[in-house]
Amino acid sequence: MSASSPQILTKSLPEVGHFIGGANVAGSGEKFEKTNPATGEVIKLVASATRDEVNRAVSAAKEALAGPWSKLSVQERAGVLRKIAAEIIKRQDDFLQAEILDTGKPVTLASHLDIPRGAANFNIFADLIVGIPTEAFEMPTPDGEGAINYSIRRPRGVIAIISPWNLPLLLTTWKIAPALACGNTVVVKPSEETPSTATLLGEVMNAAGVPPGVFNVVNGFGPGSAGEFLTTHPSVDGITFTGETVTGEAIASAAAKGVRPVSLELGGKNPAIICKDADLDKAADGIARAVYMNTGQVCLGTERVYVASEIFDDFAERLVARGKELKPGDPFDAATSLGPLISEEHRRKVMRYYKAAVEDGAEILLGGGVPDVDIAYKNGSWIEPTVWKGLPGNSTVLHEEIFGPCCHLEPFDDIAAAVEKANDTPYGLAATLWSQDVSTAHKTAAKLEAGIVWVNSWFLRDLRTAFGGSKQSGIGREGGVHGLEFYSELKNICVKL
Ligand code: NAD
Ligand code: 6OD
Repeated sequence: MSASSPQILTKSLPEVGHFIGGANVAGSGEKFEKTNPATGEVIKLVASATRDEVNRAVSAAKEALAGPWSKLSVQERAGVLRKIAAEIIKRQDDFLQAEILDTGKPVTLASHLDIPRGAANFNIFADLIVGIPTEAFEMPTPDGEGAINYSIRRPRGVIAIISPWNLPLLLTTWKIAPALACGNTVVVKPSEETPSTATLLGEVMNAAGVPPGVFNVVNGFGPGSAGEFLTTHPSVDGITFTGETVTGEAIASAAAKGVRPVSLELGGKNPAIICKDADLDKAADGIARAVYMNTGQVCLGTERVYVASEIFDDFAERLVARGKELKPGDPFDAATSLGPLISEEHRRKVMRYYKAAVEDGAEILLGGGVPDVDIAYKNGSWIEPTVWKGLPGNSTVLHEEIFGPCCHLEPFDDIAAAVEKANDTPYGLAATLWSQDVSTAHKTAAKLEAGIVWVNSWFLRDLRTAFGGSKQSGIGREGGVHGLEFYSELKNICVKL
C-alpha cells in the first residue's frame, strides 16, 4: 500500500470515502491503494480521513445524540436494529462482494459466517435491549419512612469503534449493534485493509431509517491518522477496540485522557488440549477449523495443541489430512476452501515464524511454505497450512501470536502438565478442550486461564454469553448483557420517601 499513486494508474479505480452525517463523503486528504489479497491487484483507492473530517464525524455524532434518535423508545430503537439486520440480508450479495474483494476469504466462509453474523448481531441486541432488567432496593432510614433505589440506563454518548481486518463486518457490527441498542451514536474506524463493508453499512443505515449522524465511518490508518484522531478526540465518550495487544495499549492510554471507558478485545496464543478419551475424528475436525479457518486469521484460533501421548500420532495424522484437503484459489468459487493472508506484509510476518520454527528445530508435518496456485492468483498472499512438532519450549513460535494457518503439536502424559503449559502465556483469550469424560472436562475447563473455553467444540457462539479475554487479551466483556453494561451508563436514583 502507498499513500499516493500515479494518476494514470488509479484514474478508473473505485473510491471508498467516508460516511458522515448520513451521507457518503469523498475524502479531501490523501488516498491510499487497497489491494485484493487473492490476486495482488490494486482494486480501490481509499480516502484517509483528515483531522478535520474526523472532527466533522464526531460533531455529527454529538449533534445526533440530541436529535430524533434520543426521542425513540427502546422498542422503537430495537425495531430500527431489526430493520438494519433485514437490510444487510437483503443486500447480502453486495456485502459478500465487498468483503471477499477486501479480504480474499472464500465465499463459502463469508456467506456462512461473516455476513449472516453481521445481521444476527443487530437482531440479538434488539432482543436483549427490550428485555434487560435493572435493579431496585428498598432501604430503611432513621425516620422510619425509608427510601427506594432504582436504576435506569442511559447512553454513554459518542462511541468510537476501532476494528481489525480479519472478520470486518462481523466484528464492527458486534460493537455497532449494542452501541446503537443503548441509544449511543457511533464513529467507526475500520481497518485500512478492509474499509468497504463498514462504509456500505452507511447505505443500510439510511435505508433502515437511522437518523443522520447516528452512524458515521471514517477511513484511514492508526497512529498519526484517523484512528488516533478519533481515539484522542475529546468529544468521544467511550472507545471500543478490537485488534492487537500493542495497539490496545496505545488506545488505553488515549482513553485515559478524559477518563473515558474503554473496552479492549485483543490478541491471543490460544491452546487446545486433546485428552486420550476424546472422539478423535470430532477433535480433528474441530482443531482443523480452529487452525485453518479464515487462513488462521481468527483471534480465537488455536496455535498450540497439547495431545495425550497415547493418541498423538493418530491425531496428528488426522489434522494433517484435513489440512491437505484445503484448496486455495478463486475466493468466489464454492470449491475454494483456503483464502490468502490479508496482505504481503502479513505474509512476511507469518513466513518469519515458519522460518523460525525450522531454525528452532521443528519437524514439519504439513506445509511450511507457499502453495501452488493458478496463474491468476500468483501475486496473492497465499500461504500453506502448516503443522509442526518438536519445538523446544522457549521457541518464539510457541509464545507469540502468529495469526496464520499453523499450529504446533506437543504430546503430554499428565493433564496437569498440559494445563500448566497451556496457561504459560501472557495471553488469555480462548482455549479448547476435547474429552468425553465429563469430570475431566469440567475440572480442566475451570483451570484454563482464558475468557472463553470451548469443550468438544470451537467458536460455537451464543451471542448472549460474555465474550472477551483475560490477561493481555483484553479488558472487559462484550456480548449479551455484558455488552450493554459497557455501552450504557447505569444511573442509580435514590428516592427518600
Ligand atoms: P491492529 O491492532 O493492527 O489494528 C486494528 C485497528 O486499530 C485498525 O483499524 C488500525 O488502523 C487501528 N489502529 C492501529 N493503531 C492505532 C492507534 N495508535 N490508534 C488508533 N487506532 C489504531 O490489528 P489488526 O492487525 O487489524 O488485527 C489483528 C489483531 O486483532 C490480532 O492480534 C488479533 O488477535 C486481534 N483480534 C482480536 C479479537 C478479539 O476479539 N479479541 C478479534 C479479532 C482480532
Ligand atoms: O464471535 C464474536 O462475537 C467475536 N467477537 C469473534 C471474534 C473473532 C476473532 O477473530
